Amino acid sequence: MPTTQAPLQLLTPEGRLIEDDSTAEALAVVAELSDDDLQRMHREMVVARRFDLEAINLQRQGQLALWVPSLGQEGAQIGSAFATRGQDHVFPSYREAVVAYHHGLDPMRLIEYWRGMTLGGWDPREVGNFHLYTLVIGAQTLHAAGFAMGQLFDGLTGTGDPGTDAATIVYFGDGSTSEGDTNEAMIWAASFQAPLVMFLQNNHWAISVPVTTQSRTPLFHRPEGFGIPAVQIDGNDALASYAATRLALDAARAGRGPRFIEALTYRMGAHTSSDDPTKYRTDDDTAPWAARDPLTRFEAFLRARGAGEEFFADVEREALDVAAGIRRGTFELGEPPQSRMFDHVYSEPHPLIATQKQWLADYEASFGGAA
Ligand SMILES: Cc1ncc(C[n+]2csc(CCOP(=O)(O)OP(=O)(O)O)c2C)c(N)n1
Ligand SMILES: [Mg+2]
Repeated sequence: MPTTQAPLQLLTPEGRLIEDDSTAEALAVVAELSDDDLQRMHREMVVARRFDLEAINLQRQGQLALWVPSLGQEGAQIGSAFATRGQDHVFPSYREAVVAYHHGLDPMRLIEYWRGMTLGGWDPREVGNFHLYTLVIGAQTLHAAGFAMGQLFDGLTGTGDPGTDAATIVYFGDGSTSEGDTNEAMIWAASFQAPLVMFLQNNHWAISVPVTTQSRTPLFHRPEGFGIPAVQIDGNDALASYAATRLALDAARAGRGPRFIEALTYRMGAHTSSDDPTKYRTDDDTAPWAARDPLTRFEAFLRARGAGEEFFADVEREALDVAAGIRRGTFELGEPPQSRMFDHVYSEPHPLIATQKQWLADYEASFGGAA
């Protein structure tokens, strides 16, 4: 049995740095971050949390078909996102709005996606190699394993040049670890020693199924059975997330094979805007996690380092601006193009698709035009 040790934590919930033997290697990596970097981490977390909230409101007002909140998971996401380099590739699931924002994806692309304006989303090459959202649970782990194998076969990694050696990072959830795809991805990555970092956000829920039902062992024990070194971290600690991901990516890029990180975090909101979490959990379940909020602790940490009111006020202003921008932008989008969903099913006209398209048009017409 692998040894059970406490998850890596660098910041206490009060924002104090933990400096001891267990954190020395990670803190050495964090020490390379400038004050500017640290402040940018905070800024991006705050802005992303604000537009996440705005998107939920827009969904409630009928402007979006669905929204997937990242509330509570900002620390895990921002730390890991900051650890990547320009040459790396990022494969998200569908809850990575904070990672997306860090890589330069305009939040409007996510708004368009969840409004049904687009069937794909964006060109990963234009947004820091941030690939498309994947709703099929676990599928992106195989896409990423294959991509990392490609990086290896193309000689894009493991050359010893940290400036160009590339790796791939893939995000997935605790529920995803029960999928065959995720387990197969571990086999492929381990067999080929592909430069893949598997970043698990254990937010304790797969919709209404608690993680305790999904696994009898801590999830980070599983990859060790596949021959993949793994660590468990406090996922609400952005610095721990940064350090663990930096070390894992460095190892992957240096040709030392795949790595696995289990970030212990908590989904504070609903699974999606279609879910009602009061049906399966209580305030007593969420309260301890509210006290471990990733933003509160990072703010306390920055204040102790000397960040002043002006900085925090500026961040708040930017967050409100971005939120107002997506609200305005959403109202300008118009109606989702309903017939487009039929356009790319086959490359040529198909009678079944034509029938379905006509059926939808007749159905819409039965409402008698604009309601
Ligand atoms: C292959 C597949 N099976 C089932 C679903 C329905 N589904 C959507 S989200 C979800 C739970 C996923 O939980 P987890 O992997 O922990 O990610 P989280 O939503 O918590 O971020 C399920 C079962 C799906 N999208 N794809
Ligand atoms: Mg989950």
